[in-house]
Amino acid sequence: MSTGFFDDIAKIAYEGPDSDNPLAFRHYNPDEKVLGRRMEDHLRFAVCYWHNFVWPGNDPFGGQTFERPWFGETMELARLKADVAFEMFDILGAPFYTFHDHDVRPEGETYKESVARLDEIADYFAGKMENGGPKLLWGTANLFSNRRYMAGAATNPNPEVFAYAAATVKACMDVTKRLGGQNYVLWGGREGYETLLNTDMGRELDQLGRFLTMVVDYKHKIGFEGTILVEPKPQEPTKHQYDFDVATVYGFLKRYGLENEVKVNIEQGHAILAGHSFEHELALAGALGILGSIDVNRNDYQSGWDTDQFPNNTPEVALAYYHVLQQGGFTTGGTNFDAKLRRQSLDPEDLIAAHVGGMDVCARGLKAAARMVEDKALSGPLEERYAGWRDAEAQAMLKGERTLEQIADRVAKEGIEPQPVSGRQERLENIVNRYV
Ligand code: XUL
Ligand code: CO
Repeated sequence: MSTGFFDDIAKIAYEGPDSDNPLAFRHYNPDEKVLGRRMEDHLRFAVCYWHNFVWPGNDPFGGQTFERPWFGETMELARLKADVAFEMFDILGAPFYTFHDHDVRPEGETYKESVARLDEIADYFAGKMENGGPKLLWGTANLFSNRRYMAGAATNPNPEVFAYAAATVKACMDVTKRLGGQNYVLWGGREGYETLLNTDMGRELDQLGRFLTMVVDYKHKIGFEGTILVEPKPQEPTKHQYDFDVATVYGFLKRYGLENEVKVNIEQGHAILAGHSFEHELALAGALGILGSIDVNRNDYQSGWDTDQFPNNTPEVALAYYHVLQQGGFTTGGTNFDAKLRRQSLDPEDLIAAHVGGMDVCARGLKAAARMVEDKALSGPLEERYAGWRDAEAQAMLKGERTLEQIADRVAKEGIEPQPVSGRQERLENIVNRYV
């Protein structure tokens, strides 16, 4: 039986680019083939639980703006929340969803009670996931909201907090595995510092390395086949977070020997906060072999804050998917909307419209990216730019078959004088603009 929350909003259908129906897909056509793969299988959309069903609409200057019938701290309301959430996944035709433990059940008085409640809700989810229901893209534990985590979870000066966080992640990994989750995410919102005056960075990094190593060990122990993902973010809530950006996370993984075990979940807004573009983070993760999944929500470019808005800029999204496609597309990862409405967007329909728009922008970006791939619009010129490296002598330098002295001898002997060539940036920008 329907909760009635979405009233008479019907399942969203693909109606093509000319439709003026505000609640229809104009570009997202799940069965349409893009580079030989169904669009749905390329994009692997996921709807997040926390911003949609938990966030009350507060900001630093004001409290709750949303009135939702499931707000409250009982298991009965948690089930109502799940009913509405799965109704929304169905209306959108979303193939996946994502959640934190904290989003889906009220925290118990004790650790044991919290775990029991999570298990109970997971059973409730399992029923809704049967018979073609949505799948779980990833689960994660909220190790940042409760005040016990105010000085960090794995990086807390108090080992009891470390232990509590470890126990919480264990329970959350169990549930993620049970629900067939395709990834498990760790976002270290409090793994960082407010001031170096009270922080031993070396010690905290070692704690974090140990924690992540235990997570990986446990994954293998229980036979969880999903991917472990770390989600980089430079700051907010803390002044500095250890998982600053992709480059920092990679250095961290290398240091603790986890670079073949853990990948990254890259969020557009976090890339912007780190002073990068989304495509920078994607391209680097691709180059390092750690691109896992994306959170496609964007930031406002003026506010300098993690505003978690739905994507609405096709050219930007096209470049992002271009880099995803360059890596061969998603495997266990997908496109998660870790996005929230604006606090004035009060109506149930706003939740639907936001996702419909976001999904359509992504579909349009994907199609543009695929055409660029097919036409070798960027890869052709790129190949040409590096063509000199095909030369045998160039290859010998790269393979470690030449020393600095040998190269110096050759440069002197052959009278090598490199001639600069154009980087052709404007021409390439014009090419991209033909596709988007
Ligand atoms: C916070 C954020 C998180 C992670 C999961 O900025 O992005 O929602 O995606 O904890
Ligand atoms: Co995120």
